[in-house]
Amino acid sequence: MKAKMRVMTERPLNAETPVESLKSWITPNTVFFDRNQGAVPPRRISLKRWQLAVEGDVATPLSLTFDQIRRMPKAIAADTLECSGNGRSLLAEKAAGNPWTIGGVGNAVWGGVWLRDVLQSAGLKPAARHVGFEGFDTPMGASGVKFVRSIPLEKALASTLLAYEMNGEPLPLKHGYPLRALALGWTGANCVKWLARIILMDRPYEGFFMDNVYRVFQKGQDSRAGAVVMGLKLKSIITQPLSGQSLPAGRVVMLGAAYGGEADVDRVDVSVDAGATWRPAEFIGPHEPYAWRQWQWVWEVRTPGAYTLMARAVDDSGRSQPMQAEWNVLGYSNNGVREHAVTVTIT
Ligand SMILES: Nc1nc2c(c(=O)[nH]1)N[C@H]1C(S)=C(S)[C@@H](COP(=O)(O)O)O[C@H]1N2
Ligand SMILES: [Mo]
Repeated sequence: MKAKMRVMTERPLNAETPVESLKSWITPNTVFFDRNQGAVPPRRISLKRWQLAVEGDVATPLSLTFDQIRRMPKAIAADTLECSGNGRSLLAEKAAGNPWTIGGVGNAVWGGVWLRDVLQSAGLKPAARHVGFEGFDTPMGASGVKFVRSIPLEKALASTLLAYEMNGEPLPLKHGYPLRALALGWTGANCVKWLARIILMDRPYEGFFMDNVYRVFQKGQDSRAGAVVMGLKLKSIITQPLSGQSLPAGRVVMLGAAYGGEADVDRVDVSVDAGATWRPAEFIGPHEPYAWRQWQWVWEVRTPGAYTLMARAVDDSGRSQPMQAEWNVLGYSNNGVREHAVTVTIT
């Protein structure tokens, strides 16, 4: 039986991946989470009509066809994509936005071209400091503005992909066909789908999706005072067992995934006594930059009762995932160990 997406809103389409599908290293395209501010285009744009404009502070403005992009050197990279709001509904204090649990994340192997190669062929003017991305999806809702985002030039040159393939297939319509940006290791908001225009600028793009949302701010503060959501925070999720499950005493295989964006996950510790004691989990499956690591821990449990299970990731610079998330008005980047605890009953 195929697990179903949990749809939060139909228009625009926002749906999370079923936990069942978070247990493999690759998240299949058919169940990869959907996050949209605007309308998913009704059908695939004709590649004859589509062009990618590269403009602004460049020596030579470009207008690239899909064929021209396909004839550039190919790049392949794994990347775990997560929506900034993932885990929001697990926060102790409520925050406004889609009620994601843990399924606003997925890992895929993406094929495309490096953004740096495209920028190099346009040639950068000295003023160029930020790279803006504009999608061709139609805006929806109150804001009525196009989804435009920018990233610093440094990130654009170092590790940003323009992807036309997802897990070996042409980029699916919902995920940005024919081309999307992927700032590797950064949150979904930095990864504009249905890319139509790249604009080189001397400062960050100013607009609704840069200044009013995707900012980490507190009550009573202006959104602009908060930091722009960029890299993924270090985090682990438990995908088995699930909260509320009743299980017979004996062997319980705990499964999960841990990710840290640009940081590499070095270790995952698990606890079955609400954080009093910890044991190292074992990694399973591939280990690639920017991609999550799947882990397991085999729990031999004899005594019936209620148990609180936790997982805590440590990255390659020795930083540990926080026990509690830093709350903010829009509920972004919930990576708290406690918020992601799972309670089960052993019978
Ligand atoms: N053009 C466009 N790009 C977009 C969005 C959008 O609404 N329009 N949503 C962004 C957000 S907030 C996220 S989390 C990711 C989600 O990508 P996915 O739907 O492929 O999982 O796309 C990003 N890129
Ligand atoms: Mo997002």
